[in-house]
Amino acid sequence: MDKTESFFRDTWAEVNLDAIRENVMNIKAGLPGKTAFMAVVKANGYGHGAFDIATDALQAGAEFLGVSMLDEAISLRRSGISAPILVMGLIRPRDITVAAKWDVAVTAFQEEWLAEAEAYLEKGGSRISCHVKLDSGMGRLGLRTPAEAKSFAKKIKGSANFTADGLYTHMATADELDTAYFDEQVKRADELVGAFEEAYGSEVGWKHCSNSATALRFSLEKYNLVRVGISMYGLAPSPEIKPVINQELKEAFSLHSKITHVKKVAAGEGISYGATYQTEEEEWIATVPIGYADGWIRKNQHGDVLVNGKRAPIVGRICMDQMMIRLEGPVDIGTTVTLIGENGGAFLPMDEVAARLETINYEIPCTITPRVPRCIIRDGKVAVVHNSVF
Ligand code: PMH
Repeated sequence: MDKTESFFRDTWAEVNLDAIRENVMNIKAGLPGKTAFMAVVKANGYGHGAFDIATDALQAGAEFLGVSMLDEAISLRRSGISAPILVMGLIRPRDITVAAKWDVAVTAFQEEWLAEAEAYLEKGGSRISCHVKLDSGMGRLGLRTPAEAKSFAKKIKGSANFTADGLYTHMATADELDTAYFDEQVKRADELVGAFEEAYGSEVGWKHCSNSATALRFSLEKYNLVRVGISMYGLAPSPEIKPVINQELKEAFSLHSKITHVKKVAAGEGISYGATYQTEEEEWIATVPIGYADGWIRKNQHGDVLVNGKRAPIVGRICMDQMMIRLEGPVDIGTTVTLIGENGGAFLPMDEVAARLETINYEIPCTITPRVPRCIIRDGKVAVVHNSVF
């Protein structure tokens, strides 16, 4: 790839926007009729790059963007994005004027919050678009009982500034095969929606409860918007439901480096800190310039990478900026090493790294640090490179 002068290290991530567009279109095609699509781009687009993901997801048909905090919404607005944005976390009441200024929809459900936020606004001045959160079983944010829902509905109805444009909840177990808890959440959500709308006096425009797992598995009639994160990035919400989701997903994120040093090491030599790895025979050992400061944490030590389409084990402890791998034979300096993604016809999936680290695939791109430049691929070519180091 042509890296020009955007960065000067031999380690980079590629974010394939063509895959993002394809995933958005395919997921949308599988949704019932008029369901709208919110592209969840919080946490810098799950580590992929929020602005680029948002741009292409919107182009591919997404109507909304979801972030977790106001700062993320402002960043998108400053980059020129005008699509509706919902902050799914709670903002501080005093920051409501900032949300108004940047035309960002907020999440609300606490009466004290509403009263406090309203005090910062000129009566009848700014109109604040609000999506009311219902806690149907996630236990994180939201109104928990029909009585609470009714009471909040009346408060917001009487507000001079706030309008309930949305009602939403979040599912805790949609990525599990057993649907008992999920079914209970849907039941509670339906009740909460009913109670809210009854007291509000009218239907709320947007009702949403589906994350990727829900959107891919269930069709919930009352709800007309889905909030899709992980599957837009081309990843299955869990290994458990991977076999049952009937949806082709294309991984957008890949991680690569290049060999900087290759040597033949005699038998019985130690490799890396602690000399925990000892060569058993004469071995070819290569050095790769990625380490735990890049988010390539030490627990990856017993994993593989791909070199020339073949697997190569990581040997010895992972250092801050470098690690060593064992090769079957010598290769050229500058040979590409793929830690996640495709290399020479072979593929090392994100899910393998997640399993190795005993975590979920969501966590992997989020924790590859900004020190690793992101090369954004659009129409098969590098469109832009984000390097936060300089
Ligand atoms: N809606 C809300 C409120 C969320 O918090 C998330 C993801 C999504 C939608 C998208 O879910 P998906 O990526 O499974 O499609 N939130 C989180 C979280 O808080 N931790 O991991 C994922």
